Amino acid sequence: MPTGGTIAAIGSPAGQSTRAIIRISGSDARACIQSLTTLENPTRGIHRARFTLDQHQSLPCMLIWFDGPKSYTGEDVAELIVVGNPTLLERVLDKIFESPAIRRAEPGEFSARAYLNNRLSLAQAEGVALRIAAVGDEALSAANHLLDGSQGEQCKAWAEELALLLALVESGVDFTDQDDVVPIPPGDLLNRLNSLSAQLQSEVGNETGSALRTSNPEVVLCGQPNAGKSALFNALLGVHRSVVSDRAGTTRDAIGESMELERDIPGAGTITLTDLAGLGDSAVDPLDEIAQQRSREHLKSADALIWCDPSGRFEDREHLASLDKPIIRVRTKADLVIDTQIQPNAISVCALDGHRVDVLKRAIADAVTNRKDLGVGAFVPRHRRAIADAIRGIGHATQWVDPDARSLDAPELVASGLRDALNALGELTGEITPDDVLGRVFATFCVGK
Ligand SMILES: Nc1nc2c(ncn2[C@@H]2O[C@H](COP(=O)(O)OP(=O)(O)OP(=O)(O)O)[C@@H](O)[C@H]2O)c(=O)[nH]1
Ligand SMILES: [Mg+2]
Repeated sequence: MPTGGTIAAIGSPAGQSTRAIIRISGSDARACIQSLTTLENPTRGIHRARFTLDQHQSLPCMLIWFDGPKSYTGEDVAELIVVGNPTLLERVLDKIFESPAIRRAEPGEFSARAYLNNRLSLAQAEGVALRIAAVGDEALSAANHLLDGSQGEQCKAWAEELALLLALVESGVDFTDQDDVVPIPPGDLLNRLNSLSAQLQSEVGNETGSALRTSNPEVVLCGQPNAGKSALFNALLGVHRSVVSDRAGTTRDAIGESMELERDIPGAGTITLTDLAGLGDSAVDPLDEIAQQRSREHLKSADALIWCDPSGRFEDREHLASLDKPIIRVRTKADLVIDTQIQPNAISVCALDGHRVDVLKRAIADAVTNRKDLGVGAFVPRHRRAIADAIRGIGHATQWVDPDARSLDAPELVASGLRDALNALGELTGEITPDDVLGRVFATFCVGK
């Protein structure tokens, strides 16, 4: 993601709405507002203004101005609130982009800037992404949990304990010639490491947690014949793998392909995505019957379902909801206008132009990692992986600790495992560095005072 320059984008959901927001962030935001609106001197707060579209036309708008660094991104930020007409919004944006200093924001770039400017921790930035993509109450509360930083506090407490233990072990490595430095007794060290490891383990879950499982989670596309499952399968994979046709009952064999979610969502890993035969009453020949039977078996063994329904109603004739596994409801063929009410928790996706396929990918990542039996911290795939790495590091370290010995036989190896674990947790807290550890050694033992 490029990080420089001033960026602008529509900050409200796509489509027609009463009001929409265009956000501009960066050092040229002020000049942009001064040249394109009637507001000559933006000051912190809300203003009424007019946005100049061309010589003859201007548009009434509300303008909220934030002076950097006290803004969401930490830079000068303008939020223009205008009528939510997509065509008009694009015209406003085009006008803004006439300035060579301003470019279209990449996805997530406002939050990325907030992170880079220390306005949000990485976990909080991810909370924002999750909140946007949250598809249910559970997801929303987990996102809020991340956002308010309590998750970060917990990780920090673990990292602090690890750093302290590492410091205690390293004191045995680095300062053996110092009489007043007493390395930690192996029995105590082992107890504390085991307790830490157990806490991390309860956060990441055990057999059911995908980070610790050996095969990739399987996510299946299900729904009525002709719902657009195969088209969506191809859109998610980015290749034309499954046959798409307007004939109901096109797909018969279950087609599984591995999909690297990792490429779009760091830490999300790889899943097996499976396209199934449609389920419904239209089984006209024995082959359809066999295909549907196979689909039902896959539904039972799958880790998560993508339930495709172009009507958006999600009538549950197959009792999918009783399967007790994460279900992502996708209103397919979002480009077609329908007059039914779409279930509010459904993601509208168009397989033809890829609209909101990225949101669906994030929902898939969440579904395969967010199990009810796991702690909230396991919600974000990157967290799960980091915590699993930390557990592994601690495991490597404890291997070399003999609780009955008087001192550590191989402190270097113990320290190395702990350092790996600390680095893994540091990916979440972003705050504990080896220097902190050294600082702690000095603080604890007054070495080199
Ligand atoms: N307009 C529009 N048409 C779509 C979209 N996705 C799929 N279609 C069309 O819907 C028809 C069915 O698509 P498929 O992907 O084959 O549907 P399916 O659910 O796999 O169907 P079966 O395999 O028969 O169960 C095809 O004619 C597709 O071109 C979409 O997003 N928009
Ligand atoms: Mg199909």
